[in-house]
Amino acid sequence: MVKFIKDKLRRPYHLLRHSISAKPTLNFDYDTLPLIDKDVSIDEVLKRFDVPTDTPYNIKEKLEFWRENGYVVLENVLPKNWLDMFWDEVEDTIENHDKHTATGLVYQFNNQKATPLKNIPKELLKGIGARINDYHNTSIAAKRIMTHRHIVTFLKAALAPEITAFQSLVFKYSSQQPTHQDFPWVTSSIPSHLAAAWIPCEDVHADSGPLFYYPGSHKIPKFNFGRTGMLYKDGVSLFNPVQFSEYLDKTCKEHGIEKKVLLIKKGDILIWHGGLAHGGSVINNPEMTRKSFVCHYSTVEAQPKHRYEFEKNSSETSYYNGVAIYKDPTNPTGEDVVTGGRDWVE
Ligand SMILES: O=C(O)CCC(=O)C(=O)O
Ligand SMILES: [Fe+2]
Repeated sequence: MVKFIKDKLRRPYHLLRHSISAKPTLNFDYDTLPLIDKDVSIDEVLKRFDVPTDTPYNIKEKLEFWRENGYVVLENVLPKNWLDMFWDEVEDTIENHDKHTATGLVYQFNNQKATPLKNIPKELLKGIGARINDYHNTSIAAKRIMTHRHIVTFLKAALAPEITAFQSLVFKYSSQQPTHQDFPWVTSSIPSHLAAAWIPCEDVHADSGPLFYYPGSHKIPKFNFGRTGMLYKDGVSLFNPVQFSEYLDKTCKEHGIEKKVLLIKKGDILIWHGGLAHGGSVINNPEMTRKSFVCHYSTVEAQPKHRYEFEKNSSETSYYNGVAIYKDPTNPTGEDVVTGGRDWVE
């Protein structure tokens, strides 16, 4: 009985405390910010590494745009045949899901509880609401795409010269995810050390539920989740992702920021700042796929090992174009089982 009353009162008690307590610091620690987010010149940022001479975009212009807007689009930077071969592997993995220990999430099936692909019905994996987690641990092609040199050049400038590709998601259809920023969820020891790449495996159609985003929203005041500050912890935070999403839509509107929709083509990519507000639009035409590979990056300083490694201080690591990729300690036999990308030449 006492426990029942305690449980009932816990949330109102914390909400009341939240409303009367002083606001915690709701910002990234300035000292640990990536250099580009500090008050330094772009030349200073670029001093730390050599920009390859065959880089097909103007890195200075892109970095200036990034500072202001929290994203960049790099056009025609990835080989289209790589993306086609990669997607064939994804389809083959789904077709032969009974052989795969990589995990997936399917809306209204296992929701937030990652489940091995072999335990998810194939029809669900093929449908709207499905995603494959960390496919880069399974596939060499995925590793090679997410660390393509033209992506790496930009990330070295936007984060730091030593980077890791540490999380990824494959979507066949729009996630239809409400507005969010990634840093409250995709956390490393330094929350500001986060960027993501959105890599389409086909040209994006307006009715397929394109990614949407709010330019410049990486600079708006951060949401307070209550008890956990600007980071989110399921079961501990006082406010939930729906309230977060409403806050972001409202605050962007108040700042005069208009929502943009991403209609890029196969070979192009979007790279976004960990603080950019974004989401997946609603699918207008359920026949339309929106094949994409979403990759999250951090610095080796902030994420020195696999995020599921809790016992050791390090992880088995492979390097692709100098980017650290950690082997998944929870699925060691699933590493690199799809090998097609091994022989790729550009
Ligand atoms: O591709 C999408 O619809 C959203 C993906 C996303 O927001 C993420 O993975 O962080
Ligand atoms: Fe996201």
